Amino acid sequence: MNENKININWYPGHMAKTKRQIKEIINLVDVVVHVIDARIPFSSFISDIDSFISEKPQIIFMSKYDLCDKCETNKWVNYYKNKGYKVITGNSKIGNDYLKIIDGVLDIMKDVNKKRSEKGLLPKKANVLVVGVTNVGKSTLINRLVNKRVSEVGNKPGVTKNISKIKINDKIDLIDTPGVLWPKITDRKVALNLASMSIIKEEVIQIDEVALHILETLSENYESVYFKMYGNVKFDINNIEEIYESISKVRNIPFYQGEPDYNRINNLIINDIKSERIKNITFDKFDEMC
Ligand SMILES: Nc1nc2c(ncn2[C@@H]2O[C@H](COP(=O)(O)OP(=O)(O)OP(=O)(O)O)[C@@H](O)[C@H]2O)c(=O)[nH]1
Ligand SMILES: [Mg+2]
Repeated sequence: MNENKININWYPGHMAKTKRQIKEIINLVDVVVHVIDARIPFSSFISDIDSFISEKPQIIFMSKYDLCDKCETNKWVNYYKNKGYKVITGNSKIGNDYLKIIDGVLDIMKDVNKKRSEKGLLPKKANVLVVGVTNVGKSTLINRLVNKRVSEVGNKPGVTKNISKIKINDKIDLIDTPGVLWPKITDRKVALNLASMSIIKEEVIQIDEVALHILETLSENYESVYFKMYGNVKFDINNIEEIYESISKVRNIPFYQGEPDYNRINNLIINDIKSERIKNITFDKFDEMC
């Protein structure tokens, strides 16, 4: 087997259940908002999404745009736009970027309602479904869209199935169904990129591999960040000890039994990204992957 190939068959039970639930309600959906992480616009994209959302219009929302390397991520924005998707970037935590999604949905609905009026039907409210892999920011976005009124508003039973809807505004409802999906991973780099952004966990891929992947990627693409955070020893897979010694010094991590505290340092590296200490990075390199 090619060493770059990997076959992670994770949470198959959950995954099948979510897909089934989505298939059951998809006829009611007008627009799917597919949330991906702007730092890994390829790795966090659910590649087989079309197989369970049928032909529904899809908005790709690149969340965490505030954390990405915009120059690199914008290449992916163009890539998806050229494929015909509506692409929106933003920060779901602060600011008003979520309003661009509302505009995008209304824009799509113009066409839907135009067709309806041609058939003599009244305009309809949009039913929006938000989906994405874990930790990409779905809940944060949903809370903004519904103005943090999720619990206040309560659940409103759907029309045909027992699904609940939450009002976004007079023209848009959010379909409240578990939108967590797991990407199909067949490529080792994709798995490592997902793990680097804390999307897949330690049970699936070991933390020392993830930490080394982060170091290597930063050293190759964001050298000044790498030097600042981890010291002046360039990344070299054959020289891990010296690198970890340097990190111990720069980050003030005491040695453990005469050696760098590998475990603590690995966690520190992963946490540097998770805690947003390291920003302006995009791990999916457009030229390498397309
Ligand atoms: N900087 C930044 N952080 C974000 C953004 N969106 C979400 N986050 C953070 O990302 C983390 C995960 O966000 P959630 O909204 O819980 O993600 P989720 O997709 O609902 O995750 P699951 O429920 O596990 O599937 C949280 O710490 C959020 O504060 C964003 O646009 N920018
Ligand atoms: Mg969530």
